[in-house]
Amino acid sequence: MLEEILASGEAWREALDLADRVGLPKGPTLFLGSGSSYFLAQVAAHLARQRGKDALALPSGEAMLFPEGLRGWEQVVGISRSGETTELLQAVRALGLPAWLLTTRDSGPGHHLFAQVVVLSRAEEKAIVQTRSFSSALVYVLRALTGEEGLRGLPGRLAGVLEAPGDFPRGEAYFFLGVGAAWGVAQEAALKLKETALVWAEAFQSLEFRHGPKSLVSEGTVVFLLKSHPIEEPLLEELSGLGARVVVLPGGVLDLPLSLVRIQLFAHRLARERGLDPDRPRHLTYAVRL
Ligand code: F1P
Repeated sequence: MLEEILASGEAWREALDLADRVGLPKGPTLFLGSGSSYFLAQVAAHLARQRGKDALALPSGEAMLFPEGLRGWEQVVGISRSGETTELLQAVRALGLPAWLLTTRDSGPGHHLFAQVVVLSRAEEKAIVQTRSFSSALVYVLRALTGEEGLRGLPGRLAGVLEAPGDFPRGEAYFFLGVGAAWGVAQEAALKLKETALVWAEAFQSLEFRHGPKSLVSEGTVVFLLKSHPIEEPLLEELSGLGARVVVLPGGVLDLPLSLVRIQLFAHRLARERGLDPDRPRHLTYAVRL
């Protein structure tokens, strides 16, 4: 896992080039994925909507079970590191819509179901827990859906983050907050802590946190805010006032991949401290096959 995080830069370069050459399909799009890939689907759908496009993200398991109401979409973009997740392949079969696959493997049992397969080959991983594959696919969708020139600077800026990733407070429970694209990444960040370090971690849309979850805040709580909007400012004060230890990381489009890498490294460190092997996460497999 650690080697893969440290080698993310090359994979990001490939993702940036491919995003410019291939991009994502135009028109109303249903983005599907499972686990980490579902969180990325949420980022993609948000960015697509910001550009005035109809887009929705669903866990591929929902689309597999309930395809009836979804056949009006023009197309599907499936996201899957392995390209093998059963729910995604069955959803695409059940929907019968033109589909693209964003993956890291150039062949697989379900590739024939997709009209276009985008392969981030340098993002391929051996580790069970997704790190470089997620951040590279994130860079891909950010570039394809925003066209931001500043994203080209990410591989260079990564070196600085890897040299000094910073450390964060330890707690009994961790919350990750964000809005828009940062909300999807917040969910991925919480999953990293759960999968790797076996700690309680949850993610919420920042404003949703006031609607109940904040009752869980105590002095043992660490709240990470992937901040991208001024409306999150008073929330910070409120949470500190409740006794939480608050960590603010930049959550804008140009910073999200770097903030995520810092959290991936933190998850790795936390796992080690807790006597766990991040390369052998409990109960997990590389891909879920039903
Ligand atoms: C999705 C996924 C991973 C997770 C895991 C099982 O896989 O849920 O996010 O870490 O161990 O599979 P994929 O469809 O992106 O290959």
